[in-house]
Amino acid sequence: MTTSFPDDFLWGCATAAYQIEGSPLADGAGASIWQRFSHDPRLMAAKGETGDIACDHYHRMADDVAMMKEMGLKAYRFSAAWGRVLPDGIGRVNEAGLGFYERLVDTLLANGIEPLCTLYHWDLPAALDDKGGWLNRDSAEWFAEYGRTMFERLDGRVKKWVTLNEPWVITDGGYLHGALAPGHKNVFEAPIASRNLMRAHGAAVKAYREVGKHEIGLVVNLEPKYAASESPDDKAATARATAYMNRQYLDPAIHGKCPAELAEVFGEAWVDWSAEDLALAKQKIDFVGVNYYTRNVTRADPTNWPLAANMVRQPLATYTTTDWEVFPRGLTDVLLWVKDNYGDPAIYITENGAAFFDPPVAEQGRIEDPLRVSYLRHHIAAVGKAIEQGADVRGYMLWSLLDNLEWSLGYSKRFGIVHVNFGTQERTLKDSAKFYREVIATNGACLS
Ligand code: GBH
Repeated sequence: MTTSFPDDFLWGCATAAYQIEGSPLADGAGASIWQRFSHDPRLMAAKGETGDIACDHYHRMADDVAMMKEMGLKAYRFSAAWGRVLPDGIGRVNEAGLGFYERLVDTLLANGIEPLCTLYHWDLPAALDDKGGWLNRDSAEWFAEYGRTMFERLDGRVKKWVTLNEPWVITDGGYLHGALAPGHKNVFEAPIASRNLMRAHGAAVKAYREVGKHEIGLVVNLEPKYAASESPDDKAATARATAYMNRQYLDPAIHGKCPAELAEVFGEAWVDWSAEDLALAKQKIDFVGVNYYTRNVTRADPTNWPLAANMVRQPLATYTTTDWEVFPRGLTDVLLWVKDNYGDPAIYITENGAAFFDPPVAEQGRIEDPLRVSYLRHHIAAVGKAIEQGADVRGYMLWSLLDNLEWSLGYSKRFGIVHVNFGTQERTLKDSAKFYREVIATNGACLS
């Protein structure tokens, strides 16, 4: 059996703090914008569903790590809740909160699982939101201080760090369309938040170079855009959509420039970046983290603000329960696009997975999830193809280990390869978890 995956390929799973931990205020933690958002029925789509308990991972961490080991995971990507570590966002360090992440990391290492730590997966301390959050230029220094606190304590035990998870989603969801915390809908805020996020990314990488000795990178969500037709309007719309989602953050971080199309997208809301801002955003990073879920077929649509582009539904395609088209080839395409456009960087797939309706747990404790198994099979094979074509992909973190709080959509969208009964907190390995165990054990050879 052959495999395209290098021997030391890092197979793992990913999660995020607010989506799984529960007990968000325990042991002196400061509230986050997600604590506020999820408790506000005017904002939260799945009203009444919060991260108060979630998967209770905060109390079940050791059992969850034991389960990871049983599945043969070589790596685990988690995020730290900023407000557990620094309850006010800056200043006073909360040892109890930092202690949770120390214990998690030590438990992972004791089980031979490599930790990847994301500093920011969307849970800004509420105290910082009260100062303007990502709209405040000081956010770059706040984030660097938090990063430094984490690096000083954990670098060495953690050898792979991520600054931000998906700045596009933070801005588009949090400041432009308001579907995610802090729930703003303001086109003038969006480019300001984007710029500060990338300044914060750069400031954290700079702090890392002073304190840390290993690897740090940025995680972006990429959805390759394919023009619906050869018409000049559709091609221009596709270029705008690509600039908006796929290049908005990578271009400044790696090339020190903003895509020209962004000025078209934002119109009078666009703000130029100073040379100083561009220089701060552009720091040498050690890898690019790619989150891939779907693609878009794009057409011009002047009525869809502010992009003037829309996606075309594919009548013959399969869609997940979050209504995203299943399109494995897009993962090969996007990995090669990163290789070709950003200087052939080291790449980790930092998220890939799907929500499907799962049948109830059968009596013998089996959960058949053939659609998820199929999704994973084809997407992992697509990663193999990109490696064969020269992309330097070093790992694959499946989203997600556990069913969890799918942000504003609540608990009904299940991405886990492990089923969670949110009444009893019982965990049950789905067929997809067993499939993934086999993929890991054979280093991908079982796919061919
Ligand atoms: C990730 O974001 C998050 O990092 C993670 O926390 C979350 O739980 C997980 O994905 C699942 O949602 O409507 O066809 O245009 C996902 C980023 C950006 C992917 C928007 C889907 C829209 C697809 N998402 N995108 S479509």
